[in-house]
Amino acid sequence: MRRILVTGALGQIGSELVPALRERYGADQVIASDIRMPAQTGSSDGPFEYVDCTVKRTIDEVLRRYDVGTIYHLASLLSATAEEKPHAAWDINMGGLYRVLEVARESRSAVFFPSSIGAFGPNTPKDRTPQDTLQRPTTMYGVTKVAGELLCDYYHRRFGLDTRGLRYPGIISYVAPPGGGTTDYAVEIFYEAIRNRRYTCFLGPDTCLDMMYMPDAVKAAIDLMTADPRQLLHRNAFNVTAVNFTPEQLAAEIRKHIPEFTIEYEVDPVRQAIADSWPNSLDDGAAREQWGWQPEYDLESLTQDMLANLRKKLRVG
Ligand code: AKB
Repeated sequence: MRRILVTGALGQIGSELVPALRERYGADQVIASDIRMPAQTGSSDGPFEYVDCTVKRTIDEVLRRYDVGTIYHLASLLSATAEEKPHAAWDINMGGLYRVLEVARESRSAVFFPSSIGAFGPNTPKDRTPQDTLQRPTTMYGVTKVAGELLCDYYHRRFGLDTRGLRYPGIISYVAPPGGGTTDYAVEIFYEAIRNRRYTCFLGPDTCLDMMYMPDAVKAAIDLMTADPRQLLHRNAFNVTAVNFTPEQLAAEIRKHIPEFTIEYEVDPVRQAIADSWPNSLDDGAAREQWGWQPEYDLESLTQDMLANLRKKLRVG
């Protein structure tokens, strides 16, 4: 088997995707890479390489040395950071993807590209947003995600490259924190609920967004990459979702486990504007039909699992 390379392996998704891939294919078969060096976590249980996706040579060198056949390209800036640093976001998100696609074309490797609910904009239908619909995002993050979806489609059509991808909602996890996203509140709230019994939320109480627990996010990526290509009518940018809630609803669910938990709101206008430009909920029927997408966690089960695992991690009884 040709090996697997994961870029941005020390980020929120990579920190759990790498161990899952190693479990499935063997530790030596999966090369974790990032521009940071790993601490002693799961990602260091197999090969780790420095890869800066904006520098083609660094990707190329690792691809050749390890005979890589599949790249999970996760290196990217998230929405709030991308809005703060739009030029860096273009270089990293677009420049990185373009270089990854180019080395993949030369080495005939498959590419997984994570798009996002951020690929939609304020004039996209808000509820049960269809798979194929209007996409005019108003953020730099969204611009790079739509352009990325199109570029992956182009490399498939023009060069026959095996490109596949998902539009992720907000992802909730306890291993590695997200950094610079608009949906990060849904992770921070758990840390603060356990540590301080209170949380100040940067999005308003009624901001409704789709979310997903990390085990489902990892499963979605692997299931898509191992699906029979003949069943994939879309290939890239599949809508996927699992749960849908507002900060008020998440706080109410946490309160079932921590009755004294309170939430207050100090809305950050930048992140609120980003969230308001995104869908309330996605229709993920195409993913369900074409490759059997089915999430396992709902709000109740993810809240229970998050609190149990975070209590262990933070050593709080
Ligand atoms: C973000 O908030 O930027 C990400 C996303 C939904 O793409 N979590």
